[in-house]
Amino acid sequence: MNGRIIAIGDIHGCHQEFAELLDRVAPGKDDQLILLGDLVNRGPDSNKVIDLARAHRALSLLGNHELRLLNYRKTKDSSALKETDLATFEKLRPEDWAYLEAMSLTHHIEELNTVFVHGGFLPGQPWQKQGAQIVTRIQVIDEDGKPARRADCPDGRLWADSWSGPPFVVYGHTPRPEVYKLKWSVGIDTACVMGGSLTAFILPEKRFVQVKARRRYYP
Ligand SMILES: [Mn+2]
Repeated sequence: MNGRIIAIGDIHGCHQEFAELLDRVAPGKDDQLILLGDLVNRGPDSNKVIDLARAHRALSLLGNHELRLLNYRKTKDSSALKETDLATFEKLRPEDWAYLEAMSLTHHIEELNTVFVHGGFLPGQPWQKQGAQIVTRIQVIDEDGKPARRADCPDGRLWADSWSGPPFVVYGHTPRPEVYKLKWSVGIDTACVMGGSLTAFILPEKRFVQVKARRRYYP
């Protein structure tokens, strides 16, 4: 591996902050950009985010927002739709759908002993075997040991607090005012679309670069 790995948290349509962050980290031709999912929805322009991702040959991982849009496209079952889904759905072009369809669930870099994923993993089970409903959505673990949303289970334990790798996990999905760095994981969704910041985590140097949101776009 010659270049750097540049992982970026949930962009959610914040194309200006994404462009500014790319300027700051200035990816070279040997660097690999990894976007941790939820590129789309909520923010100002999902199409522009996908265009930038494509132009930079980013490796993009599936987020729960992309998963929901892809499912709706297949089933037309609107009962699972949320917030800005329909507006995003109508704007996505054929090349954007192809981009979403090609997103991976996880990305493993053996020589860094690191896995990249949108949401996280259920501790105590092989991470390679965990499906989209877990890895794109998990935030906490409920009292039955099941994956859950933080909002539905405020007393649940954060999955990362119970995760004792290896591998080291780099993830997004759980927005926080600051990065959440533990021995075996780092959460880098710093809530850009809600007026926080957009974070890049650069390996192997383990450096963070952040761009402040121009404003709060959502809710
Ligand atoms: Mn998410």
